[in-house]
Amino acid sequence: MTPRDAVMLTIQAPAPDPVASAENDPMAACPNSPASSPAQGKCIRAARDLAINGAAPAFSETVHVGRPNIGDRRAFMERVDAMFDRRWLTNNGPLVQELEAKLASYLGVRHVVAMCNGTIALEIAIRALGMKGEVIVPSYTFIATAQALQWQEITPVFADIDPVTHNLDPAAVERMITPRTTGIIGVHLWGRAAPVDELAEIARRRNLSLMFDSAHAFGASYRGRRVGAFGRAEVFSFHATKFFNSFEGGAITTNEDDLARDMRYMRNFGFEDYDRAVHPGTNGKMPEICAAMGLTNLETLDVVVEANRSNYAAYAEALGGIDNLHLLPYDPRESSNFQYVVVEVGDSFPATRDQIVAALHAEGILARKYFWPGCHNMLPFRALYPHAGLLLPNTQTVSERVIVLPTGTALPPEAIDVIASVFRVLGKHEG
Ligand code: T4K
Repeated sequence: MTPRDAVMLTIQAPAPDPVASAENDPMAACPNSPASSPAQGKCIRAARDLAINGAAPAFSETVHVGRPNIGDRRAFMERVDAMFDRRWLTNNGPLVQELEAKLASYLGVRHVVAMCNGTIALEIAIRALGMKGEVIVPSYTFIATAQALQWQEITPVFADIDPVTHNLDPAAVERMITPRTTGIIGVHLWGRAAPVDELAEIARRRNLSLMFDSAHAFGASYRGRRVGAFGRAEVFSFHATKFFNSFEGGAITTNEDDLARDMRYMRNFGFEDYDRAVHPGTNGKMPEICAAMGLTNLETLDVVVEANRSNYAAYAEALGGIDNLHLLPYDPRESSNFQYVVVEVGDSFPATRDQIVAALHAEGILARKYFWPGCHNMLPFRALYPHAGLLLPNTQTVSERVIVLPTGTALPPEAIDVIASVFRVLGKHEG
């Protein structure tokens, strides 16, 4: 019997607990959670304590990975009141303009063009850059990166990732270039910057357009410079689940004046003024209420980073010492938003990734398997590349190992200890 089989049996029919005395005392402090008591939170010391084995769940209200961070409600309401007084609700209103100016200054980039969401922003940026034919992207990303290409009948060509950083591997990118390739979209996955310099060098040498999907990387830096001014354009998402949100929203950033002008036309049906459309366009406008939320949340950005940083440190401590479990590090030399707490479950861990996720879900903790199974395995792309997996071994391996854990300002304080206890119990070799 392999260690994994043993855990499977333990989950379904818990074996007698080998560690008896202290664990049988319901009033004893939880070994992994000195602050917890039975009155404050659930203690998970053995397999029988797991909700998946029939015990009561740790949380009756689900703990989500993407619980929104919400800034000062009064400041938001004041902005909304003023918006109603002005009767200007959308289409490049004053709040959108103020948000764009503040974001440009924060990100250190010439132009910020606010959009209704990150996906439309990707589509507009891809089109503005004149990408067509084939564009190289990672498969290990949220599907929007690839869909934004497919939506415009551009073929996403998936390149493999570096298994350590989870970001594009420049050598793999180079291997996927064909005569039809027009561009590369790097993704700063989990808010850790892609290999910007190496990708820029390939793009320059092979005459390709380079842009970045920076949906995760608001506030992050690469070699000391804030993400936002790399490549020809970068695209941010301000979706509710993102570290910085505007309900729904996004933005394209660029240092190129002509590109910014065209993207402004494109987000407003191609109109240059009230009467004349001068460019192909769509509707990518950010409403004023979203800009009000963005401006409000910008004011408490530091509070959110600090909450994420401290949650991350608590996870590092609570999960430290569990064999075959790896918490993806943040580079201490760079600025980080700490919005994704990513663990990799090693092959020798006694439980599988899916068993752990199931156990966490049973406790009311909606840990996620982002971005399993990779875009190349999703229906819109599977038929296109039935054998893509052969060229994407690292994508396959990483996507089967990763669990993303909840963080953010709404994380219940006891959640990290409960999560660590689940890992610890499932990490015991039994049987
Ligand atoms: N590129 C990358 C690399 C991206 O990660 C994304 C988006 C994009 C591009 C596209 O940007 P947008 O067009 O979205 O601006 C989510 C988000 O929908 C998506 O924005 C995000 N990436 C992706 C990583 O995750 P789901 O399916 O996990 O989201 P959803 O809405 O089911 O929410 C997750 C959990 O959060 C839920 O279990 C409930 C909770 N939640 C959610 C919302 C919306 C709340 O508690 N409150 C809420 O308001 O995809």
